[in-house]
Amino acid sequence: MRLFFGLDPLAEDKRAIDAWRARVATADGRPVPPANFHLTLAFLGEIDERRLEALCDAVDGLSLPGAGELCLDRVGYWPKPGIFWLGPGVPQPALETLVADLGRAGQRVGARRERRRFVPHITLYRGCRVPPPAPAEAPALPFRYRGVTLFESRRGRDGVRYEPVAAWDGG
Ligand code: 3AM
Repeated sequence: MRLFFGLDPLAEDKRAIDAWRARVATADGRPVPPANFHLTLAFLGEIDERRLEALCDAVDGLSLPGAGELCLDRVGYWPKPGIFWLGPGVPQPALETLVADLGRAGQRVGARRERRRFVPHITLYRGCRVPPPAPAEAPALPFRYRGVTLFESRRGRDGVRYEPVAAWDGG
């Protein structure tokens, strides 16, 4: 199974991000379907089902956030993967700690270590070949989440889908 930890926003916030994107955030790439909007905390890659229980046990031992809210008020563009994204402008030290903890839990079951710096973001478009223009309306969108979700990334006929396989609400 191809797994990653992420934050899953409220459906209402996914709709608001989608509406803002439709109004003002154009790009030449493929728009991510609103159902797929998420914030990746730690990408684990292929983890077999045998190791899933050990992974969940490792996460059970962590101190995890309950409900939280971010303000998405900046956009960014990464030319190499062609990703146009939305994220919080304010640094997120608590999320950085969480990312490090989840990364270590992943490494205990064989996931490789992430060497890139964590940049909290929600991908809006993939495969952009030219830098997207600055949106005409600056974003200030809420991203409300409850705890941490372990997602399976599944490739189907209609593209990729993210299925929650476990969730921790910090309670
Ligand atoms: O949340 P985003 O869209 O930035 O790009 C993939 C997506 O991130 C990323 O994991 C998220 C869920 O698929 N991803 C996919 N393959 C990856 C890899 N080999 C990866 N991140 C790091 N290394």
